[in-house]
Amino acid sequence: MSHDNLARLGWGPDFERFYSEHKTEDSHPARVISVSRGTWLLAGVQGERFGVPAGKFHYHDIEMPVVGDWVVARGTGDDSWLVIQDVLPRRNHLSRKAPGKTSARQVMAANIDIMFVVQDALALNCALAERYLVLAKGSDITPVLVLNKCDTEAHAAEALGAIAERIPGVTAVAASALTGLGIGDIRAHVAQGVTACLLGPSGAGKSSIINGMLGTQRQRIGEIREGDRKGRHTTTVRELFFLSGGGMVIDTPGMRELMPWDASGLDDSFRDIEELAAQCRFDDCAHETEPGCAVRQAVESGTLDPGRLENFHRLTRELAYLESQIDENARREKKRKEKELHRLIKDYNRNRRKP
Ligand SMILES: Nc1nc2c(ncn2[C@@H]2O[C@H](COP(=O)(O)OP(=O)(O)OP(=O)(O)O)[C@@H](O)[C@H]2O)c(=O)[nH]1
Ligand SMILES: [Mg+2]
Ligand SMILES: [Zn+2]
Repeated sequence: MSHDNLARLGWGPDFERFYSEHKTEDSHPARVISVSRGTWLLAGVQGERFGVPAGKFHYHDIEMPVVGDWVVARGTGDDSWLVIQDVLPRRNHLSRKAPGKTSARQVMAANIDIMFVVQDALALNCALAERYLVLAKGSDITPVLVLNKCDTEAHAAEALGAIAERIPGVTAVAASALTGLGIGDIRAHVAQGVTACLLGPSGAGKSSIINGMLGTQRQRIGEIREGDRKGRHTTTVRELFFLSGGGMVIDTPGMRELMPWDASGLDDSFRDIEELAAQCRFDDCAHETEPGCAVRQAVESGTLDPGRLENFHRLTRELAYLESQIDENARREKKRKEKELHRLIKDYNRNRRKP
């Protein structure tokens, strides 16, 4: 088995250890490249092959493999489909609240090293960018903010200046898929074996940047609406691409809804606010109306952007709400299972009494 090939795909000692616990005689490790209409494209030492999850995924309601997952695949013959036996434990995953009125979790991609948060520099939305940064940090992913559509030097300088002021400390790259500005810098982050993903609103230019990195028009790109610069959700599936110098990038569809699943990234992203909060008079200060609040004082004296504090408040509230919803769902699920169990016991007793 060629380990060079696997390392190129991001294989490492942790996966190796898990794999040795799951492997069988005719199995091999493979990475999920794309998922589309019930078929999984897998890459492994034998090259790219299609696969389907084993029946147990359906019967036991196991979470299906997603782009970036490492799986234990079984199969012989060159053109037969592989069967996905297991998903190896994920190093991390990107998830969001499933769209709509549910509080279910939707995993978007797994085993990610770098997150490029792509924004249209002419329609900067720092609040949205911050949500992605929270998501990245909560998942132990290195975030890089990409300010796309900087077609002129002036735009690039302006966008970088705005970010330095409004999201201090973030790594930002000014880029243009049109002129090629910054594409090399973006690529330089994605070394051999590194997996990056591009996230950001529809129309920001994620697929255009991927095409720039690949040097081909591989991904279809879409028009944006003139009025509001919004995109049209051109990309519809998540897919992993290989860069010629090594490294992988995952394109994702622009997201209508994004919710950091894990709150642990929040403090990290708002370290400036956390540091100020240590000086508030009350330990449990909510930075709303309490006297002696160092955070609000910083806003008043102009050292903290009020928009940033507002965004912090909103994210905190949303996370609290989401957590309460998850608890509520778990409670309902437990009750349903208990009911089912009671019914089974009743059935069992009734049948036992029959002659
Ligand atoms: N002027 C300019 N236009 C760009 C640039 N990058 C992308 N565009 C345009 O922006 C539009 C949207 O680009 P896409 O690459 O499809 O955007 P996306 O983020 O992949 O959008 P979804 O797939 O819908 O999420 C297209 O019309 C691109 O030509 C850029 O650097 N400068
Ligand atoms: Mg796209
Ligand atoms: Zn306070």
